[in-house]
Amino acid sequence: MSNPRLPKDSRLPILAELEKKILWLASWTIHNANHLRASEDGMKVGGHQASSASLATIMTALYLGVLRPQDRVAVKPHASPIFHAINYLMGLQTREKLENFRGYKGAQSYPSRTKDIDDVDFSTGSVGLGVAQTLFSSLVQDYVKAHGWGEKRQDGRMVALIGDAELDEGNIFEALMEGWKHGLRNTWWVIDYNRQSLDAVIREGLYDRFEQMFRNFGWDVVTLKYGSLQQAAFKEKGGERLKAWIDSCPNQLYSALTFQGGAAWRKRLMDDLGDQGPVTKLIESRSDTELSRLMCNLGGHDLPSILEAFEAVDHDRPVCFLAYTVKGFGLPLAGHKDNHAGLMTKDQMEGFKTANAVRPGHEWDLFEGLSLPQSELRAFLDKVPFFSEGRRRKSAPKLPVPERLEAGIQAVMSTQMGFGKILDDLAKRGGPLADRIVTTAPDVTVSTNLGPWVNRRGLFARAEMADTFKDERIPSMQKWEFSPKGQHIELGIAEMNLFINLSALGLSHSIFGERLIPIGTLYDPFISRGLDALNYACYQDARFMVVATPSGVTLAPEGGAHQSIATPLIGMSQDGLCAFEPAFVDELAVMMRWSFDYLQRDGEGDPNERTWLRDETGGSVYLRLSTLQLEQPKRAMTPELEHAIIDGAYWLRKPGPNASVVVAYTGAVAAEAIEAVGLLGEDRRDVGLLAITSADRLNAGWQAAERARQRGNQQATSHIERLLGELSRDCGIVSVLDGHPATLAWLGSVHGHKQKALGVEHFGQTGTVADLYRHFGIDANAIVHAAQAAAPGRPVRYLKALP
Ligand SMILES: Cc1ncc(C[n+]2csc(CCOP(=O)(O)OP(=O)(O)O)c2C)c(N)n1
Ligand SMILES: [Mg+2]
Repeated sequence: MSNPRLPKDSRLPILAELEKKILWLASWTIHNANHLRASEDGMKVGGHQASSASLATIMTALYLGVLRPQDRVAVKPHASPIFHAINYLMGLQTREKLENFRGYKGAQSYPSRTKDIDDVDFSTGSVGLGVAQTLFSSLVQDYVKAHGWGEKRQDGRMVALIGDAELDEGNIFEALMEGWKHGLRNTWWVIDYNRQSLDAVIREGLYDRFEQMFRNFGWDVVTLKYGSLQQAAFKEKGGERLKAWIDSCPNQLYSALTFQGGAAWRKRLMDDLGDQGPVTKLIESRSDTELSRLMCNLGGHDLPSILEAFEAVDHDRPVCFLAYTVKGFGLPLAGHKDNHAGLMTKDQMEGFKTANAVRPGHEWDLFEGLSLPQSELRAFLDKVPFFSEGRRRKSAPKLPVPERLEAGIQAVMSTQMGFGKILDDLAKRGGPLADRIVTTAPDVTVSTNLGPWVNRRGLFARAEMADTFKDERIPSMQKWEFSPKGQHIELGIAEMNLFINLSALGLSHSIFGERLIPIGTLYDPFISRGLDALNYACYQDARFMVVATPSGVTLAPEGGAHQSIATPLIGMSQDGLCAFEPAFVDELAVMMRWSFDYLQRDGEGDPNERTWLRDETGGSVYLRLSTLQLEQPKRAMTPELEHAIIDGAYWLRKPGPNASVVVAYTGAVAAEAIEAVGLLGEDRRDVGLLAITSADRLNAGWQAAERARQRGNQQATSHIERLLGELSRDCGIVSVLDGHPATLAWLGSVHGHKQKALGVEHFGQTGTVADLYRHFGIDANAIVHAAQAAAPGRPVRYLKALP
């Protein structure tokens, strides 16, 4: 879309007016929420005012001048008031939401794709993640283009506005490395170098480290240090002395003088530079106000320098802009080291209001206090390129999902083998779904059984790269050919990158209007390594399948350090992520088929509170798999069984009318549970065996039914209530899984049955599967023990003493 196409200079007065308005609106939003509403609801909170102000100039220049509709931005969390103010100015945010900033259903403290009404491109909040998301989104843009999709669109720039302290987060460095490997393009990171973090003023000389680091990874670095006033002053006689003084001034002192203002600047500068001829004159020729303006005229607050720097970029290499700014710029809090949570007092706000020529009662008026004619400002806003195509959020049609997935079931196999077979078959059969699947793994492609898929569909790279081993005719199971048509993105070992990549791939339909079906694999314990990024991806409503294998202590001799205990609880508690743990491969095929559809359901926002299962809105999926080979049941997959698998449980052996105990199991311990039920058979009647395929969905359904009943729907009944409702009151339940026992320990509360919950609470021991199941008390013998305790009666004859 076209630029306002005004000659460059004529934009400046308008942008300067609008910057003033944006800073006013953001400050008023915060003040209103903290001082005016706080007296009503006691929610006094800080943490935004100063932090927002430091990006006001840059964001004005970007949003109202430089950006194009295809660009996407991750805004530093605490700059959300500036973001909301810009959207309010553009008519995309409401006064009501701003008046209710940080309140229930009000504008969010940190920009949120799912909760805010204005067009948030990438959510932020947990620092560092939004930054990396822009990098991976740029790679996804390349992926989409290389596959011949979305070609009509021009490449967008993925822009991150970054707090300087945010760069302490390790995930940013991990992402930089990955970006370099994949030939990153079209990415701009703007560092708000205000030299302050939350607690303090940051270390001296960081700019040097930043600059070297970015250049190392192949980025261009553009430093915005001196504003145009300063640049002009440096050209005056004595100007170079002033420049040298600025360059050697420690961060703490610069901040302190900024806070203290003109008189303090004068005193300090005269102490250091007085009686030195021209530079003294340079200082003396300015009033206190002028001097303060000059000293605070850093590059990041100087519209002409900012516009010039951004608009001078005429290539697609990644660029880091290091913008010197003042935290709290334009506000009485400017520069104070404690200003992070600082709020303007009522008196200070009165002064600020007067300075902005805002009359009482006109605080929310868009053009109040501005000196340019309203018609001119309005005409400018109407043509701002970034907003010119309307909402930036796209959608993409749903891909058809095959009726069934083929898993090539063998008599004995593991769920991990089944996963490999299902993907291999999809790759072989082809079709629209297969073509949109993109797999990714952090250096565990082969060991999680993605190998067959990759052999058929290839690895993605913008440039072709042959497999030397193949060319040299060296036998190998893996064909590693890279091409622009490849469908696997190989990552280095960082699990944070895996989840941020899934987040970027999983938003492709919304960001680029092209649907992808991302599948990421990793070892189950390392979910914890990327957990915050996984949470972030879910919070943004990215859609992906994460396949975690191997898992639990069942990986046995693989090594104690790789065992996972807590992941089933993560699967249950992670919002936006539906967790399954199959025991058998036919279950896995049903789960994956259902998931391919579930991933594509398009209800953004809140899940239906009736089921709480997000069945209408869709979500992402977590499959916890195993390398343990189990004898597979020979059975037909009926529609009833399919439903039950998806709802979370089915009777593998239905309890008889006189059952005194049932065993409920999840995952790889199926064989132990089956054996235990056999052992119990002679001494306990009618023992039932409940296969739990999703503790997550089973539990969520139960909670939802309870909520529905509380709201007056007495008929609401959940799947687990129906299943356990058939048992007599005094029937015992033994639950068992290779994971934390709390995962299933709630089953007894459903109808008040006595329960013994078995599972794993410690890790690190290696051995055979039999050794470890015995050691942790999740083998058949331990199940029988628990069953005897849960359902007293005559001693079970096959019981062995527990070790
Ligand atoms: C992962 C994470 N840890 C801690 C925080 C709390 N926190 C919010 S902002 C911030 C530092 C702010 O410094 P900077 O990034 O330089 O931004 P500035 O306020 O200077 O603009 C911290 C520690 C967070 N949001 N996310
Ligand atoms: Mg900072």
